[in-house]
Amino acid sequence: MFTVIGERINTTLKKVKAATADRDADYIREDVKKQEAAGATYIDVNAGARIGHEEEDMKWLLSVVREVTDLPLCLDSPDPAILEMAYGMVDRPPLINSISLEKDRFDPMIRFLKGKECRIIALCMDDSGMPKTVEDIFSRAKTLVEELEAIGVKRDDIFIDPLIQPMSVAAENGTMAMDAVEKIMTELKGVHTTGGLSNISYGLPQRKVVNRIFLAMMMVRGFDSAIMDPLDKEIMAVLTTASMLQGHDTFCMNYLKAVRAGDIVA
Ligand code: THG
Repeated sequence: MFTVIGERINTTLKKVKAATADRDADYIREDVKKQEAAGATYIDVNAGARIGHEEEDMKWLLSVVREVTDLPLCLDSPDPAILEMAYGMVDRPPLINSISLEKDRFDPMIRFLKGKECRIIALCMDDSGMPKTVEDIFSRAKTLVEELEAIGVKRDDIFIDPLIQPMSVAAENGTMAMDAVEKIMTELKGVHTTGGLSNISYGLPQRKVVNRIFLAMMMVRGFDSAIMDPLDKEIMAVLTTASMLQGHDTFCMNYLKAVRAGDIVA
């Protein structure tokens, strides 16, 4: 089963930023309900965009989100202290976004994660910066998996983020992500891979077209989760259809159900 992490409760989005500043709970509630109905597995919550307000914004967003959905949450912050606070506010085991090999994130996160009931996104980032090659990505992924397993985290609870970088920056960025996903999924069997899908189209026009096609190409290589917009019906149609074509949909049941519901149309 593909894991859809609904990305829309993020204060970098203008409407969410305004709703958060105004404490407009209705806007947030409606958006979460729509993401759930559209098939999100987790609801990502990121309060990072209002500088100096992350803690209070995260608390408020979590209090609003958890009252309208039973879906588990993906707690999204680079700050271990925010993640620890957020972990204390959720009712069911969350997906924590994220740990990385950067020293000021790795050490506190490992200490915190030990013995906790949760899943974790592990970013292939270290103090030398963004990965430049497939080998960079894979060696960081391997270290992260080893370190997490050493504190008792199961592979099924680890989501490796290879760090998807824009095509507008370098022509290799698409193949680098795809090759890395394939290597991680074959050589670190049992882990998941995820990432911010729309990073690939940053700086390009008609981004949704690029995101949709990239999703299908990544899935072929084993990508089994994405941080994405579940309200984009077309990308959800791509997801259902690509899963079916990979043989992950017994008797094409999910595909046929989506067609009957009017969610997949030519
Ligand atoms: N990896 C991990 N976590 C992540 C990311 C990642 N969390 C944040 C981000 N990247 C994924 N989340 C979003 C949320 C919303 C949007 C993109 C990624 C989005 N952006 C519009 C855009 O870029 O055009 C902004 C439009 C607006 O400003 O309103 O919709 O990579 N682990």
